[in-house]
Amino acid sequence: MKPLLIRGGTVVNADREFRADVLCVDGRIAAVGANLAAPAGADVLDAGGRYVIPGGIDPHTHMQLPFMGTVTRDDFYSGTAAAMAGGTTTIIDFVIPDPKQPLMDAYRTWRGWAEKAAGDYSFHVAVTWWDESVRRDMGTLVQDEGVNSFKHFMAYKNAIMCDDETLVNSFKRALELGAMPTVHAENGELVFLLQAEMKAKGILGPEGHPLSRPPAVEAEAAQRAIAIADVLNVPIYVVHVSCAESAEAIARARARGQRVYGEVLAGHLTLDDSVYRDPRFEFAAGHVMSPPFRPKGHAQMLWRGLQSGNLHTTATDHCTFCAEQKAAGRDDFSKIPNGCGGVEERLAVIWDEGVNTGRLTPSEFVAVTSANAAKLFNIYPRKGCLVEGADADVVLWDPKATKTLSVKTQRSLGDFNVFEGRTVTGVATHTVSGGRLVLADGDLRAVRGAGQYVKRPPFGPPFDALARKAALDAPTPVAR
Ligand code: URQ
Ligand code: ZN
Ligand code: ZN
Repeated sequence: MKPLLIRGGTVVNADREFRADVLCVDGRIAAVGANLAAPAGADVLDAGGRYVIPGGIDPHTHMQLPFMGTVTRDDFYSGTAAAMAGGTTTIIDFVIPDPKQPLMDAYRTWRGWAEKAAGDYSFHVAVTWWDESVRRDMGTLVQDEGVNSFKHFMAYKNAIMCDDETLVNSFKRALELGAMPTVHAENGELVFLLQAEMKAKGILGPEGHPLSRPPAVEAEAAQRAIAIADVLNVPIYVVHVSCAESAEAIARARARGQRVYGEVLAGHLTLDDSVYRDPRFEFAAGHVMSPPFRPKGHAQMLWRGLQSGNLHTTATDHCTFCAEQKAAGRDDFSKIPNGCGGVEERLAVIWDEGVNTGRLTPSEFVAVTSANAAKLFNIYPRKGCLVEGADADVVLWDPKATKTLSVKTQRSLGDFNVFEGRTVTGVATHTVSGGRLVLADGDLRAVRGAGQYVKRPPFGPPFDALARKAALDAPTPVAR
C-alpha cells in the first residue's frame, strides 16, 4: 500500500476544526499538520478545501441477520461496501444467539460470516438467555475476544426477549467485566398484547405496527432498564431511542448523575409515522421497524437530545428486507420482518438535517457520527479522530455537493430506501479505509475481505462489583 497524502483540507475532529494535511502510511495516520511533504511514491489527494473527517462509525447494524424467519439482504460485504460509499468506515454489528445457544458458538458463526467484510467491523453480543455458561462465555468474550458490550432485547417475546432476571444477571456480569450493557427498550409483553388487540379489531395492515408499539411501551422499558442499571451501578446504553419520553428518561437519569447513554437512528430523526398510513403495502411495510417511526414532534426532541449531550450517537439499525420478504406480513402486520436500511445515507442525512439547519456544528456532527461511538465502545482515538497513530479511516466531505437519495443509486442490496427522493446537501466524495482509497467521486472500490475485526478492550480492570458497590453505596439523594 502506497503512502497517501491528503492535502489542502480542513480537518474536523469532535473537539475542533483546523486547516491541515493528513498523511497515511501503512494503514495508519502518520501525521496531521500544515504543509506536510509527500513521501517518495506517495499518492496525493487534493482535498480542495473540503472537510476532512474521521470515518463514520455506525454502532448499530444487522448484516445477514437471520430474523423473523428470513435473513437480511445485505451481507457483511455488501453492507460494509454500502457503508463506505456514504463515509462510514466501521460498523458495530450484533451476534444474536438463539435462546439456549452457547454465546461462543454464535460468536464464531458471526465471525465467519464477517470475514467477507470490505470495511472494519466489531460485535455487540446479545444475551438472549441465562445460565452459568452464559456468565462464563461473557467472560471469555471480554477477556479473549475484544467484546466490551452486551445487548439485551426487552422486546420480541417468544423469540429473543430477555426477562428481568436475565437483565439483572447480565448487567451485573457486565459490570464485573468492565463491559457496557445495551438495551432495545420496548416492553415485549405489552407489544404482544397490543398486537393481539389490534388484530382482534381487524387492524391487520402495517398501520397496526405503530399502534401496537406506542411511545409509552418504549418509555416503560427504557425507565426499567435505567432503574436496574442504577441499582447495580452499571452504565447503560439505550439503542434506537425513538421518542421524547425515552429521551426525557435518559436526561433525568443523567441529571441525577447516572451513566446513561443514548443512540438515535437517522430514520427516527427525519421520518414520522404517516408512512404507515400510506395505502401502498410495500411503502408502509418498507418502513416497518422497531421502535416505529413516531408522530411529528418526537424527532425535534431527539435532535435536542443530541444538541444537549443527553443523546450521544447516531446509527441506522441497518436491517434490510426486500418486498417479497416484507410480504410475509401482508395479512398480518406482526409478521412483517422488522427492519430498514440507511447505512449508506446516515452521514448525509445527519449533515443535511443537522448541520445545514444549524442544529449541529461540523465538530458536533463528527461527535455524533463517529467520535462518541468510539469513546463509548472504547476504541477512541484509534477510531473517531484524525490524529497521529489512529487508523487511516478518513473521509473527504463536500458540504456543497448535492445528491438525491434513491433505491436506484444505493449500494445496498435492499429494494427500498426510507430516504427515497430526499435531496441532501453535503456528501462524502472520497473514503479512505485503512489507508486504502475505497471511494473516489462515486467510484466504489470496496475489496471483499479487506475489513478488519476491531477488538474493543473492557473499561478498566475487572473488579468485585459488590465490594465496589458497598464502598459507593451512599444513599442516593432523592430529588424533590
Ligand atoms: O430490533 C432490532 O434492532 C433488530 C431486530 C432490527 N429490526 C428493527 O426493527 N429494529
Ligand atoms: Zn432493536
Ligand atoms: Zn437493531
